[in-house]
Order: sequence, then C-alpha cells, then structure tokens
Amino acid sequence: MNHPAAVYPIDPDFAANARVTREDYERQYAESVNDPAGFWGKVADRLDWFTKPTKIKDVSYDLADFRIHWYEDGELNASVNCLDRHLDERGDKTALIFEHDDPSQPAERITYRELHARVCKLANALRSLGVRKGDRVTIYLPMIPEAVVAMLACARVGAIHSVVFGGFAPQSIADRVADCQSKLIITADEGLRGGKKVPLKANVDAALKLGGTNTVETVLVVRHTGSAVDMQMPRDRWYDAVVDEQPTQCAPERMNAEDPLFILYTSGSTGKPKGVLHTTGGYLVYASYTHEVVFDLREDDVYWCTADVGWVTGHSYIVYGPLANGATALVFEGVPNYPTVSRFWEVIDKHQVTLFYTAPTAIRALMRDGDEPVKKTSRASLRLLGTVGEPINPEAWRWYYEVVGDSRSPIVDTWWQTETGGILITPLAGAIDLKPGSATKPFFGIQPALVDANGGRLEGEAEGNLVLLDSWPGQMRTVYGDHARFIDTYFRTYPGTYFTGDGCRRDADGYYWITGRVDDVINVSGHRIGTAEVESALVSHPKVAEAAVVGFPHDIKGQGIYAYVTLIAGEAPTDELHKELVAHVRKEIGPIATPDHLQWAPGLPKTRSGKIMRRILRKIAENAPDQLGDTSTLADPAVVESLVRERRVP
Ligand code: 6R9
Repeated sequence: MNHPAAVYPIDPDFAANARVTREDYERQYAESVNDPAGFWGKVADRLDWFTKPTKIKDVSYDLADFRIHWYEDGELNASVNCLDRHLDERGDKTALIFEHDDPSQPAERITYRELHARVCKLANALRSLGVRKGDRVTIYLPMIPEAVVAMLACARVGAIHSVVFGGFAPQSIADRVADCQSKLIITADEGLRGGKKVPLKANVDAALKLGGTNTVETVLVVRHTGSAVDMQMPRDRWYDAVVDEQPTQCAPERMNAEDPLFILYTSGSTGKPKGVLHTTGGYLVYASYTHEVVFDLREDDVYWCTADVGWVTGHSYIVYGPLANGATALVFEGVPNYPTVSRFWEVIDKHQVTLFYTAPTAIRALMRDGDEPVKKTSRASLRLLGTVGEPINPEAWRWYYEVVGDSRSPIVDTWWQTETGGILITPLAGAIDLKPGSATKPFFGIQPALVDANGGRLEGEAEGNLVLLDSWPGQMRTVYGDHARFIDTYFRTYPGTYFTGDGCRRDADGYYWITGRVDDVINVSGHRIGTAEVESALVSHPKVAEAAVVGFPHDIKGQGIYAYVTLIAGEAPTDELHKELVAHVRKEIGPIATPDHLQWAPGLPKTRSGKIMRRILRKIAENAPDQLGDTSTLADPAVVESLVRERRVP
C-alpha cells in the first residue's frame, strides 16, 4: 500500500532562490482573495497594453445578472506581447527549439526576431486572403513551429483560432469547422509521430466533403514531409508560396481585453464537444503569470512541455505563457517511446532542459520499462518537474521524483481545465510542502470549495464536488455560439459557484486531492472524451440499436473506454462486427476514442422511466459486481445479471 499522506518538505535550496516562499504565498494569497481587483490590477502590469485597463474586475455568478469581465477597458495584442516587446532585449534569444520526430534530423532554434518575422509574414498572408478581426481560422497541424506561428499570426490580425488536435478524424474536424464557421484552415501535407505518417491534408479534404463546412474559402498547406497530396485549386494554397513574399512587419490589430483570442473544443458530459472561448487580456495575464510563478521561471531556463498544441496545455504552456514571458520553449514533434523509451530523457540532455512538464500517463507508460532507460541519461540540467491532465498515483509520482528527477527536483502537480485557461491548484515549489498525489493548494485568487450533491458546503476534512467561489482572469467566457449551455453546464448546478465537474477530497492540512470526473466525461491518457460522443459514434453504425459507454480504471491510461452495445433486431454479434464497430469509432472521432472493451448487451440496465443506469454499468466494467448498489429502480433486473455473466474480462 502506498503512503498517500507522505510529505516531501520544501527543498531549502530551492526555496532560497524561489520566486515565492512560504511567507510570500500566505501573504499574497490573502491579498489576492481579499482584494482581487487590486491584486490582478497589479499583475496586469506584466503585459504591454495599448491602453492600460482601469476597470479590473466585473464579475457576477448570479444567474439573474451574470457576467465575467476582466480588464474590460484595456487594449492589447497577444502576439505583440509574445514577440514584439521582447525584440529589444531578447531579439537574439531562442524562443523555440524544434526537435523533430526523427532524432537524426537537426534541431531547429528560432530566435524571437525570427519568430516575429515568421508570424508577421503569415499574418500579412492571412490578411491578403481576406481574414479579418473576429473571423475564425481552424489550425490542424502537427507539432511543428508553424503551429505556434499560425496561432500567433491569428492573434496578430485578431482572428479567432480553433486548433484541432492532429489525431482527430475528418468527422471531428468537420464538426468543429462547422460549429465556428471557419473561413480558413491551416494544415500540413502530413504529420509524423513515432515514424508514422498522419494524413492531415487528406483528412481535411475528407472533412470538407462533409456537411456544414462550406464556409471554408482557403486551405493553407505546410510542406512538411514532402509527400504528394491532392491540391484543389483555387481553394488549396501552399503555405510557403503564399507566405514567402510577404513583408516581415505587420501592424497588429488593437484588441479589447474581452475580444476573443481562441476557441478550443472540449468534451462535456452531453452532446457534441463545446467550443470553450477565451478572451485576450485576462487569458494572457493568467497564462503568463501562472507560467512564471508555478515553474519558477528564470531568464536562462529551457522549458519543455510535452503536450500537443491541440490541447489547452499546449495553448497556455507551450505558446502563450512561455512566449509572453520571453522564455525558451521546446516544441517536440514526436512521442515518448520513439525511437526508444529513452527519448524524453535524451531530449532533456540534448537541449539541457531545466523545466519539464508532462502527463501522468506518459510517466506510467515509461515506468513500465524500468529505471535503466532513464538512468543511462544524465538529466542533470533539470530543476523542476510538472504533471498535468489527470490525477497522478503516488507510485508514479515517486518514480518521477526519484528516478527521473534523482530526488533533486520538486514536482508541481498542476490541476486545471480547458475552461480555466491556466493552472488553479498546484504546489509552488518554494512555498508548499509536497504530497505525492495531491495538487496541494490553490493558486493566488483561486477559492476552491467542496459541496455535497445538494450543494451543501463541506468544511474541513471532506470529500465532495469541487466548485470555485470566485472568478480569475483566465476563466472561459462562454461556449462559442451557445451562452445558455455555458451557464447551464457550469453555473446552474451549484448556484453562485463555478462547478468544475471534478470530485475532490480536502485533507486535514487543507490539501486538495482531485479524485476524477464526477460527470460523464472519461479521462483517457489525460484526454477528455465524452461518453455521449462515443455513444453517438456507435449508434451511427447501421447495425447498432443502442450503446452505453463508461470509463474503467486502466493501468497506463488512467481510464479506459468500455462500451456496451445493443444490436438491431436480426443482427448477430460476431468477432468481425466487433472489430468493425471499434474501427467505426476510430473513424468517426479518432484513435483517442477507441473503445478498449466492447461488450454485447442484449439489453441495457434502465430505470422504469427509461434512463440508462450508468452507475451499474461502471461497476460491471470495473469488475465489481458485488458493489452495484441500489438496483431497486431497475425495470428489468435480469439484464444486469446477464451483463455480469457476459462481462468481457480485460
Ligand atoms: C489541463 C487539462 C481537465 C480535467 C480536469 C480533471 C483532470 C487535469 C489534473 C487533473 C487531477 C491534475 N485533471 N489536471 N486531475 N490532477 N493535476 O488537462 O485540461 O483537458 O480540459 O482536462 O482533467 O478531471 O477536470 P482538460
């Protein structure tokens, strides 16, 4: 049994030079919650504003008078903050280090001056193609520098980017393009991951044949692998052909702080993924400030976050946070186990990475291969480690700390969400003792609370649903095109608070331990998948009558996907059909949604009013048939008995 309450006290050497010490934390936290406007007004000075904000905070979670506004009279441009303002002092500093999928390819170092020029050229190209402030641009790129350039170029001209993860299938691209009515798509011929090619352009072509995508006028195609792709003129344009001739200066759009910066689609418990909308001022203040404080950033740090820009972690902690801070950030195209399971550690040595931020699922996968692939590398450059995306089990935490970090580097276990824009609960390594498995304490300005199912506030040591009592600048502002869904999802469940969708325990020391989603969202390898999405992919197959999908504990992925499928009358379950349905989900959503197990269900457990009882299905998937709980409301108890009998043993 692990010792979940083990404490790793603050490292005095780290604390001696830390940006925030224990005393600082107590004092600044108190100030931040007692006088949020005063606190966040000062923090906003870290950015360059065309017009400095005077109205700092205007927030009400009261449904009758709902609003979230930060810095509402301020004007700025995010790309100027990430590029132009560094040119005088950091023009020749490396902004991005690009490490290819193939380690034999030379790494590329891009200075702030070069990055500025590349962004300006693309921004000019976007304008020449008719992209204007407020237009939506979809970015479907591999982890290459152009992904960063594309995001910042959109920001420069005031276009709202929507990055779609390169692992998503044509239908998922089409849904996202259609929802925000994109005018332009930036993609590449192909991506490369672990030596395998990903047909990005072909996926875009397939997506654009699907309904709702005819707003797209232009597809810009980055030549990456050089493979031949279909180019449909005049719609499709080679990126280099359009960008090369453009000037290296581009006047930035003046954006109001509350003008949208980007949309990022994320899964919820119901329906289609929602377009989480972040605005310019508050988001950038929060992403850059948390990046500096949580990672204890120094001028000469080499910072590496292994996320993909298709997820919020890539937005806030590869692009906007680090670049707004003038940091050197590594962009990695590849995967942890290619060509060998030492790749992460070799890249750390090669580029002398000092700050390393990754996901528990990667740590657990690499841990399986033992210590040797780690130990044969030096990793002496590291001084801080971070994790994000899902709860980290104490065993993986200790391996990360002892083996990867040689018991020298503190670990920041950072809890946050696409919706929150930046880190909300996290240790600050110079200020807070660590406990493996706990995200520890709230960041400045963040007021977590626990409530029971009826919304009753739980005090002291307790376990319940995690809510947040007040706003912070990085909070999402709306669900794109569906403000009612925003309110309903986050503010109606426990009135007066933001509901996170996470369960959480608070221990006697006031430490927070996230226990996982309490809604119908599955966290697979740190990626959010809505059970509803997988279900609707399954029932879109002509032979499927009904489907119910739940998560189950998975050693590496954290959670796996378990699907129960009822076929239409007359269809017999076969191994063939089993494979076909799994492939169908991959094709509809993408490989990340592949069901780990699919069980034929002659019937699904339902209440007499016809509601599927997922609680029961979860217990069957977990192989805990003795913990089904109250089954008295079942319409037909025999259904459950047969499902337990027929359970697919993983
Ligand atoms: C940043 C990100 C959000 C959900 C969140 C929670 C889980 C993220 C975590 C964590 C425990 C951590 N989560 N970080 N759980 N400890 N340090 O991952 O955003 O993709 O929107 O997922 O991930 O369940 O609600 P997103």
